[in-house]
This record gives sequence, structure tokens and C-alpha cells, in this order.
Amino acid sequence: MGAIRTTCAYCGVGCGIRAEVDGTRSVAIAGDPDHPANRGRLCSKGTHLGETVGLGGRLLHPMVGEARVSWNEALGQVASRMRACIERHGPDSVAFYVSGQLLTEDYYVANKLMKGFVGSANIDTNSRLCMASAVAAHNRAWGEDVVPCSYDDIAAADLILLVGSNTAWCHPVAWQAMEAARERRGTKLVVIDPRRTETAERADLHIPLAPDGDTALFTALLAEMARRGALDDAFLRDACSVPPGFWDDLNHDPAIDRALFARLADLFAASPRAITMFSQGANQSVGGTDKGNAIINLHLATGRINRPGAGPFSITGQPNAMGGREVGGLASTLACHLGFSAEERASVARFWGTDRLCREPGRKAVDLFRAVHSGKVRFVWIMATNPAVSMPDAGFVREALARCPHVVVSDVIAQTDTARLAHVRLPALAWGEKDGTVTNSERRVSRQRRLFPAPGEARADWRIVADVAARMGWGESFAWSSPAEVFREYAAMTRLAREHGKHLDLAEWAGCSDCEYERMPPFQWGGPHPLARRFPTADGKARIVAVSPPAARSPDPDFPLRLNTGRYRDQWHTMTRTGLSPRLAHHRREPVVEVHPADARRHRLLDGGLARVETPFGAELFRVATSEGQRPGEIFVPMHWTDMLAGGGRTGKLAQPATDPHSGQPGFKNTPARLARVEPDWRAFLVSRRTVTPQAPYWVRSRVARGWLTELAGFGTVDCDALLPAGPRIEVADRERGMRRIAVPDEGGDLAAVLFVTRSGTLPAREWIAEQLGMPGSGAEWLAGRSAAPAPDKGPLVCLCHDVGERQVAAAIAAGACDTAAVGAATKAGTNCGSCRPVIARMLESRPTMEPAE
Ligand SMILES: Nc1nc2c(c(=O)[nH]1)N[C@H]1C(S)=C(S)[C@@H](COP(=O)(O)OP(=O)(O)OC[C@H]3O[C@@H](n4cnc5c(=O)[nH]c(N)nc54)[C@H](O)[C@@H]3O)O[C@H]1N2
Ligand SMILES: Nc1nc2c(c(=O)[nH]1)N[C@H]1C(S)=C(S)[C@@H](COP(=O)(O)OP(=O)(O)OC[C@H]3O[C@@H](n4cnc5c(=O)[nH]c(N)nc54)[C@H](O)[C@@H]3O)O[C@H]1N2
Ligand code: SF4
Ligand SMILES: [Mo]
Repeated sequence: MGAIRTTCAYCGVGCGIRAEVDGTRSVAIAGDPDHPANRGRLCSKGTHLGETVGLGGRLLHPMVGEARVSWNEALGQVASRMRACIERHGPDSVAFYVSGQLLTEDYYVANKLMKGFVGSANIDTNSRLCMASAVAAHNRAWGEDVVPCSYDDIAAADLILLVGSNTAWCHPVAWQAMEAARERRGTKLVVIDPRRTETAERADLHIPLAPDGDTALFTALLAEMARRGALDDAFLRDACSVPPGFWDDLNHDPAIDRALFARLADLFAASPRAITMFSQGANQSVGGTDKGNAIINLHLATGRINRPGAGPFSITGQPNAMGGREVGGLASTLACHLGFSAEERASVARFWGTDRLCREPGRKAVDLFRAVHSGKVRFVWIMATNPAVSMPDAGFVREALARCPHVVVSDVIAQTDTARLAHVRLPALAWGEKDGTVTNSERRVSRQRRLFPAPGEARADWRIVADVAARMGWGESFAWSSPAEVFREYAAMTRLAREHGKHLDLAEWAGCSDCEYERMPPFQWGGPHPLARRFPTADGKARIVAVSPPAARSPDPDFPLRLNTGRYRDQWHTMTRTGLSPRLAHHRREPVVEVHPADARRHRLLDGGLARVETPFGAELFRVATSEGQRPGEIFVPMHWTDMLAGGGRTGKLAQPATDPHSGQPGFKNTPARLARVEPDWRAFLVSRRTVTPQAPYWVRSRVARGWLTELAGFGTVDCDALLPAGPRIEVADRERGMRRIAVPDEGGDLAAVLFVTRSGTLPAREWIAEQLGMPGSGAEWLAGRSAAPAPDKGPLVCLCHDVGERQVAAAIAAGACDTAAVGAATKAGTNCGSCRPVIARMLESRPTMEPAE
């Protein structure tokens, strides 16, 4: 069938993909060399998308409770539940909670139904947890949520500041563009992050600031530029408005090491071509909006904006966070970047032909779930997001959903922590099945295209919403028959944005034919620097905004540590898709709490042992890793693990629900916490073909080829029978050390499961035995956990694409490879997606301590 051009399912870089399909449910993935966002590059997650398109675990039929029902029945139920709530409790008793993983068409339709016809603005999105502070900062600075930069600015910059961004892991292809710029023009890279991440390790300068120190740092940097005479006075006078007294009140204390500050100031002063890319370390804070404006202030006042290689560049997380913002998916805006003024409301009501348009902003996510909890919201429809995991204080959110009389979930997966709490589950089309558009971090609109036919009874999200609208009696306004028709309506509606002085403008697509929509090439609205024409404010000037750091919290003696949360390189959010890939599981199999060695000593924690992380909101067990990359007093955990994959490590239950006053975005990165050592009586791992959900205080399941690897730990005795399939067993035991090893072959003699338990000893490496699953072999080898005739041990996998292990990389380095390119030439490691290049670079730096393979 040939190659189909589409866009990656994951991050906001928005890489173009060439997908080769053959009529089955498999796909060969390659980067699209013609897509401007990536020019053929892909990271590990994009490269391994093919491993995640199977139908295992999919929701394929509408369900009411555990009963499969027809679409007619399911849609009828959703509509009647919603109608009953509106009639009895008013439109504000209804809410939608949607996602930056919807396509623009889906998002537009959901927003139109809620704001235009239900008549409430109670539609919010997981972008509230993600980009809301950047949105608020843009609105304060220039009156519209416009990102003023483009990816070409990375190549044109002499200095890149990364603020709260682990780019090498979270936006890897943007990172590769930075690597290229550094090589080509010697671009300097500064990473501002309390942790020494893999991104920070590769920087020219890493500033390990205290949590939430960004506003003080950027304000001090602005004051320092003023002191050095490095402001752009003409630009300030002609293009910016400055609040009275602004310069007198500037705080000059950067709150970091003086020498580091001086180097930062020297670099910034010397680099007119400077971009500041900011992400969740900036946004996810109770002072996130001020952080954004502190960054923007510096760029405005020094004229480092609207020119090649210059500007404040908010990088978006999800594939369509930007599209969602454009169509008005946030409770705080109307569609097409419009606000709630009488004129803007009138335009929207006229365009949609409705007299039911909402009157005022709706509830923002944290507040929305509070209203669900208190019973003010009685109907909630959740689409393409997993709030039972990803909201802060997720335990409270679960309680809210459990109490709510009407919970509808549209998802592609049958069982998620959120779907478990739904009354009605609606099967949506997944990536590779759905058709529509997404907008990436640089405002570039690209097509996602269908590769496979719809499985089961799954339907497009936009169609599901439109069908419910029709059953509510609003069918005429929701009568599209294809995503192209929805897109044309949205594109036409962006004319309203222009009429109200905004930059958002897709109107040239309003009359596109179906065929033009089908062939749509990636295009960028607003051009490379949309604010260069004019700032979209009434007077055409940008606003410098007075900002202040969040008030210092008095230390809580019960919770003396700071809990920071974030992402792993090869997992995506709540792991519903990346968790299916055996290759992506290699990078990190368990949720780890990273602790500075001094804190580990104080709490008597062992590297590789277990610890309980506790906050005022919950407690969870994690594997411990000591790390010099943490600041003392601060710990880091990943956000990814859920009830579906673990009993432990579920971070959402720990995070605080405190929010930024302007954006309503929660401060996920700075929750008071404490640590305690946990010493289990026994530790074990199970490799099995079937999924097992153990009754153990700590367990984590990850994918291996042909099955699962489950790590376990607990107290008292181990119930081996509950973990293993029935059938004959091969077993060894050493009572003294509390060791037991049991292998269970299936009827054909292939390995069906092995369980290794120890009380005081060690457990063998997992990779060899995991590979034996579903294969013939010898019982003695299975119980030894290794081959009798060992093949040279590759060591832990470094390069997922070419299957290269740590020992092979070490051997190449020992044989004289002196940089990542030479290691690549010798082993192929790092030569495909490049996500492992930072690991290889670190191995090169720590060369003398490595042992080569024999
Ligand atoms: N592999 C992978 N990639 C992803 C995703 C994923 O789940 N997995 N998700 C996507 C999405 S939706 C998003 S939003 C992005 C997020 O991308 P990032 O923002 O890069 O990711 P995070 O790990 O959440 O946080 C980034 C860094 O902020 C730092 N930080 C914490 N507190 C502060 C602070 O006060 N100041 C500063 N300056 N830094 C601080 C943390 O230590 C962390 O290293 O990633 C996208 N890409
Ligand atoms: N502690 C902590 N929590 C965080 C963060 C953090 O840094 N720390 N980051 C926050 C951020 S930035 C984000 S963006 C959120 C992300 O958090 P979520 O949005 O909750 O995470 P996902 O796992 O991406 O959830 C997407 C859901 O939609 C389903 N899905 C996928 N495609 C489709 C589709 O086409 N249609 C439908 N209907 N469903 C689909 C998936 O199966 C999955 O259940 O997490 C936030 N939570
Ligand atoms: S950087 Fe990786 S995850 Fe993000 S869009 Fe590109 S391939 Fe996908
Ligand atoms: Mo995000």
C-alpha cells in the first residue's frame, strides 16, 4: 500500500512520519525527511510506535458498567443523563474534561457542544496541568496565546536557555536540533533545573537553582542587563508598555551562586540571538505564570524577540496541546483565542447560531474535580486523558469520580484507572485509526492520517460527541460527515479571531476541498515570527509585567523534603501505549525515587532498596536510586505508573493540588514530602506469559517479549501458588537463605513462567531469563537464570534500535572510540533515533572506570 505521511502520536515537537502499511495491523515507521519539524529524525518513542498498535487491551465496544451495549443505547444513555442534569441542576452541573491528545476536529466539536449548546464553559483540559501558565503569560504579555518562535530559531541561536525542560528526554528531536546547532555554530546551552538531568549534563552551563527560583533568577538577570546598559531602549519605548515604577522595584538577588550568575549574565549579554525554551519546570508551579512573564520580560526588554534565533519559546507537551488551545479547549477562553467580552461572545454566538452560549469562564481542572466531589458537577465526560492518575491529589479525584452519579469516559483502552470509575465507556479510534489535524509547538498544523481500518466498533471522538449532540436535539449544528467538514468550519471561524485583532488565522483553509484536506502539507500559521508584525494588544504594544516569586513556604517539620515529579525518556504519561512496548521498557522498568546520597544516608536508604515517599496527600513505595544529580533535601519521582501496572510508585496520589493564581495550573514539581526506609522480608521477580496482579505491598509489571516481568517485595510469606500458572513445576530451594526458584513449562514444554524469590540473597539478572519465555529450554538453565554456555554478555541495553548493550559500547570505547560518532561507527549504537546518545556521551566521560566486555 506504500507509505502514508502522518504525525507522531506523542510529543509537541510534532514529527512527521512515513508509515509503511501492508493491509495488516502492522506498520513500519520512519521519519519523514520532508516534514519541517523533524526532517526525517525520530526519537525512541516515535521509532517504536509500531510496537504499540496491537489490539490487546483495547476498548472495542460501548460499555455500560460491565455490559456491552449498542452504540444507540450508549449514546442514548449519555444524552439522557446529560439532559436530566441540565434540566434539574442547570448547565453548570455538567462538565467535560478533555485532552491535548484529541485531534483539533475532536476538540472543536467538544468545545462547541459544551460552550455553545450545553451553555456552560465547564470544559477544561489536561493542558491545564501542562501549558496553562504559558498561556496565561502569553495573554498577559501580548493579549493572545501566541508562541513567538519557530524551530528554525534553534538553528539560528547563539545561546539557548532551557528552563525546567529535560529536552533530551521529553522533546528529543528538538534536542537533536540543538546538538546540531552546537556543532555547526557553537551555540551555547544553559540548563536551568534543580536536577542534573541528562540534558543538564550535556550543557555548557547547568544552574541547579532551588525549586521555584526562576522568577528571582530571571528578574535579577533583567536587572543585571539594565545595569550593564544591555537593554534595547528603542524597542522598549516603541513596542512595549512598562508599568510605572517597574525598574525601581526590580529584585536584584538571583538566589544562585554568584559565579554561575555572572557566567549566565555574560553569555546572555554577549548573545543577541538567544532563545529561552521553557517547559514544566516553569509552568507546573504555583508561580508558573510569573515565571513565564519573567522570561518574556527579559526578552522584550533586551529586544531578543521577533528576530531569527531570538525569543521566549514555550515548548508544548502533547501532540495537539496547541490545537486545543486554538479551538478554545480551556475553560478560560472561547473558541479561536476569543475571550468573554460582550463583543467576542456575540461573534461566537452568531457564528454558531446559538442563543445558549456560555456567559463566563468555567471551572479549571483542579476546581472542576472539587466541584465533582462536592456534587455541584453531577455529570462529567472525560475524553483522552486519565485524571485518576495524572491529576494532583489523585486519591481525591478518584473519590470525586466514585461519588459522581454520571461518569462517561471515551478512551481507546478498556481498563485504565479512570475507566474503572466510569458508568459509560465509549470506544474511540486510536492513533493510526483516526484522521484529522494537530498543531505542534511552532504553530505548525499537520495531518494525522488513518493507517488501519477502525477496529471493533470504535468511532472517532468528534463523531461520538456530534452523535450525542444530535440526541440532545442540536443535530443541525453538528451535522458533519467527515473531519474535513469539521476542519473547514473551524478554519472559517478563525476569521473571528482576525476581526477581533488576533493573529490566529486559518481562514485560507475554510474553502478547502476534501481532496485538499486529504493532501494537506504541514503549514505554519502566523509565519516564523507572528508578533513581528504587531503585538495583538489594543495599542499594539507588548506589556512588561511586574512579577514576584511565590511566597517562601515556612518549612514543615513533618514534611521537610521537596518532591519533584516528571518524566522518563521512554514512557509516555500513564503508559497506556508506551507500556505495551518491550523495547521501551528497557530504559526504566520501575518507578524510582532519586535521592541525594546525604539524604539516603540520613534515612538509612540503600541504593536499589525500597522507600516510602509520603506527602500530606498520600504515601507510595518506590525503588531507591541515590543520585548526585539531586540537590540535598529534594527528591524526584516519575509520573507514569498506575494501578494497572503497579502496586507502588503511583505519583499522582502524592502531588499537591495547590495552583497558580493566574493560570490555575497545579504545582506538580514542589510538594512537601518525607521519606522512610522500608525493608521487605522477601524480594522476588516473576516472568510470565499471562498478566498477574499480585497481592504484595510492592509490585511493578513491565513488558518483555512474549510476556511480562513483575518485580515484587513483601512481608511474611510469599504465596507462590497465587503467582504461578497451574501445572507441573521444576523447583529448587535453599531454606537457609530463603531462596526459591520455580519454573513452569507449558504443555508443549516451553517456558510459561518462572518465579525467583529470596529473603537475604541476590536475584539474577532479568534479561536472559525474560528472553526464554515461550521458548523451549532446559529446566536447569531456567533455574540458574542463565545459559549454561553463556553468550558474551551485552550488558543492559543502551541502543534500543540496534540492540547494543553497555558492555559493547564500553568495548568500543576501550578500543579507542573517542566520541559518540566513533562509538556509532564501531557498534551502530546511537545511529538511528539518537535517544541514547546522551548515555553514550556519559560513558565516554567516565571512560576509565568502565570494564570492557571480554
Ligand atoms: N518521554 C516523554 N516525553 C514527553 C512526555 C512523556 O510523558 N514522556 N510528555 C510530554 C508532555 S505532555 C510534556 S508537558 C512534556 C514535559 O517535558 P519537560 O517539562 O521537559 O518534563 P518534566 O520531566 O515534567 O520536567 C522538566 C524538568 O523540570 C524540572 N524542574 C522542577 N522544578 C523546577 C523549578 O522550579 N525550576 C526549573 N527551572 N526546573 C524545575 C524538573 O527537575 C525536570 O527535570 O514532555 C512531553 N514529552
Ligand atoms: N505528578 C505529575 N503529574 C502530572 C504531570 C507531572 O509532571 N507530574 N504532568 C501533567 C501533564 S503536563 C500532562 S499533559 C498530563 C497527562 O496525563 P494524561 O492525559 O492523563 O495521560 P495519558 O496517559 O496521555 O492519558 C491519555 C488517555 O487517553 C487515551 N487515549 C489515547 N488516544 C486517544 C484518543 O484518540 N481518543 C481517546 N478518547 N482516548 C485516547 C489513553 O489510552 C489514555 O487513557 O499529566 C499531568 N500530570
Ligand atoms: S520527538 Fe519523539 S515523541 Fe516527540 S514527536 Fe518526535 S518522534 Fe514523536
Ligand atoms: Mo503535558
